[in-house]
Amino acid sequence: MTRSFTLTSISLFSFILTALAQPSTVTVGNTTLDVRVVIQGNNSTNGIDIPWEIQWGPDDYIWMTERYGRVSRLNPETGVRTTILDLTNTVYDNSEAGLLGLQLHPDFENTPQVFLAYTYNSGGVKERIVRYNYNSTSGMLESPLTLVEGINGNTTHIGCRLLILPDNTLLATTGDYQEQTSPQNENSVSGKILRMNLDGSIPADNPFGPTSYLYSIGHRNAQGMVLAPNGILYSSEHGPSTNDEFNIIVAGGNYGWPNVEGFCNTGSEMTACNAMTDYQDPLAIWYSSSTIAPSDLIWYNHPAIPEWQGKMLMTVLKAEHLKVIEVDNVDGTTVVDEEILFNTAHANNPTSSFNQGTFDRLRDICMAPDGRVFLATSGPSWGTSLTWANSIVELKNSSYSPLGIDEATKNVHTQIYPNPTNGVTNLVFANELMGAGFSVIDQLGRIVWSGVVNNRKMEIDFSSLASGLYMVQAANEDYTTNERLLISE
Ligand SMILES: [Ca+2]
Ligand SMILES: [Ca+2]
Ligand SMILES: [Ca+2]
Repeated sequence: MTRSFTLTSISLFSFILTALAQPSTVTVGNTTLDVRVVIQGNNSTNGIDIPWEIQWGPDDYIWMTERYGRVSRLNPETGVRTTILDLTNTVYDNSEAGLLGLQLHPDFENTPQVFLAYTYNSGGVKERIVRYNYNSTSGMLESPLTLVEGINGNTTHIGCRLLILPDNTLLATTGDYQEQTSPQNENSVSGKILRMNLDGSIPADNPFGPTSYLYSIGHRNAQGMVLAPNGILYSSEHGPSTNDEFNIIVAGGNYGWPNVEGFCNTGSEMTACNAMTDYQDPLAIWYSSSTIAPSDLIWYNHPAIPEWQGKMLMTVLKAEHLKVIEVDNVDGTTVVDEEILFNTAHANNPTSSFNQGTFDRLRDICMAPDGRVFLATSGPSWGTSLTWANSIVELKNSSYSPLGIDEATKNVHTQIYPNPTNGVTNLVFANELMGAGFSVIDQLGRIVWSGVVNNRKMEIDFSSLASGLYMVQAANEDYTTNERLLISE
């Protein structure tokens, strides 16, 4: 069921100026997560300033942009940050504008490319998407190749989240740059999601034709995108003063802005969306009478935090929480549950409480292959003296062991045959685990395979796995399975 909320009265929120103590643990369902500050600071030598994108790299470092123009590799264990590119003299840094999205090449070990989006000044504010090569000897990003530039910018409403799809095309969200005629104008690249090849050329199968970067239109300012294991591309989008949106992005879709806000549900909106080609309604909105400012999205697919497994996590700036979003496991087109974490006041009254979150403003998120989650907290914008401003924070279930059994849930047996194996293998799961996420985990705790238990008996070809011992794990809130899988030579 898609949820929407209605306010009967508009409440004024009040700033909480008292700095809240930083907790050492937080609770998620039956799981206790240890909280550790990896790095914190306000643009001092060792600190950071408005971390905008954090992404886990195959080198086990966090790759990070800061909005004022610095790209870094952050050692998540020691908190040591190393600058790999300084764009502070190039980037136009003002309000929401600056250095924004970052995306690593999906085959980074063989193709060490890093994609960046930033605003710059050239007869007005513009936006550029550029590709760099990471030189592991010098430890720097080098040889920039501009993919797209001259995208109209502004101090606000400029995207720009980046995501590479499995077909090696790059998506980039662009905002309406405060020019509301742009999102419905197919000759403008603003208020869109753009799709390009990794050299900046236009894919021949782009939905608006082989000379158009447009992938979807009618966007106001989307800043979250994730491709889920079900193959669906989900996106979060900032609404004006109401109607933040949660959308499924389809090629050629029209998301309505500025003629439609949130659901297409008023007389003039229905006239507008009927006239649009391939109008797409959101799955959910937050809310019909206020906004929360949704940002980054990830899919959590690890048994370390079973309450989150197989769900999306979305960072929220203004309403200061982490939102857990569960979609149906049939076709993934409805939100079946959502939960507000780390802000009790907002959870109790979702349209009136701000500046009361455990971690203040949450802008970005990434997860490690061992199931740890890292949050990037933003600097102050609403109110002052935010305890967590400009931090990278680790959340870790220290009681989770990749080879252990979670005592809080009931363990059920999964049949695996043949075992040892090195090819097509049968997994027969217990009924209780239907719909749960499952993973195959190596001895270092890294996920090497993941999926959803959508049949009790699943046939999986493990011939790509290296020989050795693995664990097959699946879990929901009540049941878990942990079985040894031996891949033979
Ligand atoms: Ca991220
Ligand atoms: Ca919309
Ligand atoms: Ca509406």
